[in-house]
Amino acid sequence: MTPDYDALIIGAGFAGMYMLHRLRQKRFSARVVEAGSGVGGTWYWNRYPGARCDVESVQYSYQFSPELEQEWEWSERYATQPEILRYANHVADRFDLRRDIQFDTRVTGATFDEGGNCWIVETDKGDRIVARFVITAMGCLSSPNTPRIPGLEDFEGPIYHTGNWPHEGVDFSGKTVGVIGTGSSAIQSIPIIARQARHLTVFQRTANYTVPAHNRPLDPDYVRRVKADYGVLRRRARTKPAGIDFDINYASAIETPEAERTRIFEQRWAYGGLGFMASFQDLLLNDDSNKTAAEFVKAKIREVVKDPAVAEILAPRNIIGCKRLCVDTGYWETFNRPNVTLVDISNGPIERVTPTGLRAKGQDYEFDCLVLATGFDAMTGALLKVDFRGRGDLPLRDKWRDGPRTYLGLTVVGFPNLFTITGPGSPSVLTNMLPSIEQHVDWIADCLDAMRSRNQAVIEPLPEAEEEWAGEVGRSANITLRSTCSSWYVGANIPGKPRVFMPYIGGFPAYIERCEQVVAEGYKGFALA
Ligand code: NA7
Repeated sequence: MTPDYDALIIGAGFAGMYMLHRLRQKRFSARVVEAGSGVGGTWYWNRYPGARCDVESVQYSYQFSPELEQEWEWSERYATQPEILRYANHVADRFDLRRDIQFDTRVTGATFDEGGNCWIVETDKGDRIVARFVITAMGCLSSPNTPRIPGLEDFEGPIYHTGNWPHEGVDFSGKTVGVIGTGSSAIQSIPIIARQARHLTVFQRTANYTVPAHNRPLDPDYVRRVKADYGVLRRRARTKPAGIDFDINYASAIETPEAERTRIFEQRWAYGGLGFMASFQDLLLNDDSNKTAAEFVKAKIREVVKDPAVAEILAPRNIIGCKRLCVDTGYWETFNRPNVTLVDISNGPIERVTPTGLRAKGQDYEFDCLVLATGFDAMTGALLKVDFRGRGDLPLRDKWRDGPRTYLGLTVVGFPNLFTITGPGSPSVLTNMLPSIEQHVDWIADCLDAMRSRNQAVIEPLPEAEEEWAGEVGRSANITLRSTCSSWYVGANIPGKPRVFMPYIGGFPAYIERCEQVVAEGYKGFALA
């Protein structure tokens, strides 16, 4: 079988676009297949009101091209979805990527042909594409989770999922709206929906921690300073566990005297953003330290929310930072509005959706539109929607029945020549996605290059390497408090999904070092032929 391409890339978000660019630079032939009508991935689909990145824009950007870094102007500290999507489109144009992207096409299956050492890829448009390598760039939070609530199909009004928002936008003016969920997407959209809608009812199963963004227009002097030596910022970020240039305080929260501890929390609170979790180094390592941060945030909720009963419902019960910390603009304040009602469904699930609303804990709620801010089948959802068949026709679904296993988050035993950018077992979802993506893509491109120079056609991790990496992912998860709650990191939000902490939490620097070491030792842990 003659391959049509060296590599078939699935997805034209930030990972797929850079993968295409990198392979072209190395003179490989590559084709991208993308389900959407445009580039941008997450930022193409998640168009809900208030959608915004909670990593600062000067850091949430590509660093592979100094020219791109210099020419692009971010307008705000945290970029909005439309601005990030404009950036993605700019990148696609600037590097002339579109001519190798097939849009409006979903990959449905891919089978490894052991005789020909290539993948046969099928799409919903009836394509059959043969490629030596398949590289998935489908994102970690890209398979929307629509909970199976009885009666959902009977609702007479429109239903919107935050992760698949209508491109023409939605105007809630004069409408009554119900929102299910209080994760990051809900926390970003609720303040804006509340301003538009006649009435908003929020159904909260688990209260979440959020810190203020303190978003603002970017100061041109600050941008000039960053751009004068962007590399300094990027290199510093690479030394931090999350790949974000936070100022980490290496003291222990519980060992710091209370007055000093509060001063530090206040300072971080006033600065805003995810760096709050770097107030002390042990917030996710020590229960007592964690409690100090949790109590600080709960006191803030009580300060802001006027009705003590509502403040009590909004106060999270679990560990701060265990579920992904949210970053907001005016979230708690929203619950002081007369047109907003908070319904606590923590002690009784929604019984059913009715034609005109929903029924929970024996009470009926009515609204014109329903917003599902119910998240994603994270990390494995998108991968398992494709019917991947490896050696011996083994389905990836079967291989991962008890939870995903990979070597370095990038490769899977039994699935030769398949690379999974930001796959389970990679640190990407716990880091700034962009530098993680670039690191993964560079590693894969260098690997293909090395194989070509040695005339090798097949790469596959060894079972013992995969086993060892799964152990490493598990061990590092067990050290932190992050693996202890029912989050999407452990698949807890999807009924029936195996409970495994999926990302590698050992930190971005340790991961980079490991990937580099594997290469230095001649692709240790891989069989190459
Ligand atoms: P999340 O963070 O997974 O939030 C989903 C929310 O939806 C969360 O509050 C869930 O409650 C709630 N949910 C899900 N299913 C139900 C049902 N059946 N009934 C009631 N409530 C439900 O998704 P987001 O889109 O907000 O954010 C995903 C990531 O994107 C985020 O972490 C950032 O990295 C960006 P639960 O907590 O499960 O009780």
